[in-house]
Amino acid sequence: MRAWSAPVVPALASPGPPVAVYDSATRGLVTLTPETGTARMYVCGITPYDATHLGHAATYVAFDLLNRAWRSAGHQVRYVQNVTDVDDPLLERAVATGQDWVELAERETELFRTDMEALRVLPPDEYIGAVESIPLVVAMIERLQATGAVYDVDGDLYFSVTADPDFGAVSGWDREQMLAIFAERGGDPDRPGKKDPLDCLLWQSERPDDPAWDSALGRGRPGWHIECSAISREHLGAGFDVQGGGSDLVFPHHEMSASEAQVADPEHRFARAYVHAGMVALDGEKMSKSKGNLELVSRLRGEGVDPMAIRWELLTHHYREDWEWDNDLLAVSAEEYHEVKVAAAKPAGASSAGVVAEVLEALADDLDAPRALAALSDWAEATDLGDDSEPGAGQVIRALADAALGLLL
Ligand code: 5CA
Ligand code: ZN
Repeated sequence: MRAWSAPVVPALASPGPPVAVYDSATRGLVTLTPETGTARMYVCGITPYDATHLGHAATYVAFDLLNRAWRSAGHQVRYVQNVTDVDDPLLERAVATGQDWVELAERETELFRTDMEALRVLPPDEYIGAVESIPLVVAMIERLQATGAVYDVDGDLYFSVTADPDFGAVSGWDREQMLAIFAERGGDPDRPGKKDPLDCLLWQSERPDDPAWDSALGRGRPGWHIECSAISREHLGAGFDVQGGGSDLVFPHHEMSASEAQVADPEHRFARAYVHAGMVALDGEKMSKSKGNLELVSRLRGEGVDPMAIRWELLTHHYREDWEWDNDLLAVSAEEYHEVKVAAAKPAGASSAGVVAEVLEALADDLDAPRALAALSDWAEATDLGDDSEPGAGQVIRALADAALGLLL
């Protein structure tokens, strides 16, 4: 699948520090020095049945910071993202609105690309759809079958979570917590015939009016979690550095994806760290396509809001925080962004060296964007108050804001 176009990332004069991020599995900060010299990151992509909202944008901007922090530290980055272009919510929305599911997915994926471009999010090196990955999914299910971890319920194939001695290691949740949330997030704990209520669907046999593909498993379509196990394994290999997404994916999605991959290949771990962005809410509830409480990137852009002001607003919240979108705060952010932009356009400004060090350190320390923005604003204020001790400081600040934060000043 085609990704979106890449903005140019300016080179920085000296490298930033090694990057530490919070790993949900070990519940602590881990410093990720890539084992192969190239950092490998998989971030779960959209299910394209509705337009990109500010919650999606916040999550992809968070991992964009990680991508940029690694590059600033001198690493190469290999980045893979999927598109869940066949799944229940997409098919249900297509039926409910009388649209063709393929057209709906293509249209919303295209809108997502333009939103990501406007927000200056670096594209993945590989942007991979679920549909185009069906052969990979089938091959991984066959490997699981060979281990005895797969069973049949009325023609559908299920993964047995008890096959994984480490099941639960990603989320750290106990069974009670898992059972309480499984159904809400695509699971079917009450389906008769399952061995364990937490077992998850790998392959769904053909249903009337549903799309289906021929395979060695019979005609059908893939389950959700195996999609990300198979795509990441194929395009990144085992033991890649970061599996990422919003915190709503900790369980069951990342737990199951890791289990499935590790049972299929017990010699290798799935990922080194599991990194999760907080949830953005609107009207007191998690912003979500299914509930409809959305603020859309495309709507704000259509109203003439500068995407860089949106990006600044997203960056004022630490990525792990849960927070509430507020259009009044967007206006404050637009003003803060504008002040830095004006200061950076002056021929001379306050000294830049300390700002560069502070911004790179802040981002390497669990992607602390609010601290990085504060450093930019302090520099702008000093410059605005007449400090013109460094000719060309604005150019240094512009390159820094662009490379490290994706902000075009
Ligand atoms: N296609 C799957 C992942 S394989 C999926 O979860 N798609 S999604 O469209 O529902 O979400 C895309 C990404 O946005 C996920 O990482 C999800 O965790 C994140 N996300 C969804 N809603 C929010 C929100 N309100 N705040 C922050 N991130 C969100
Ligand atoms: Zn995923």
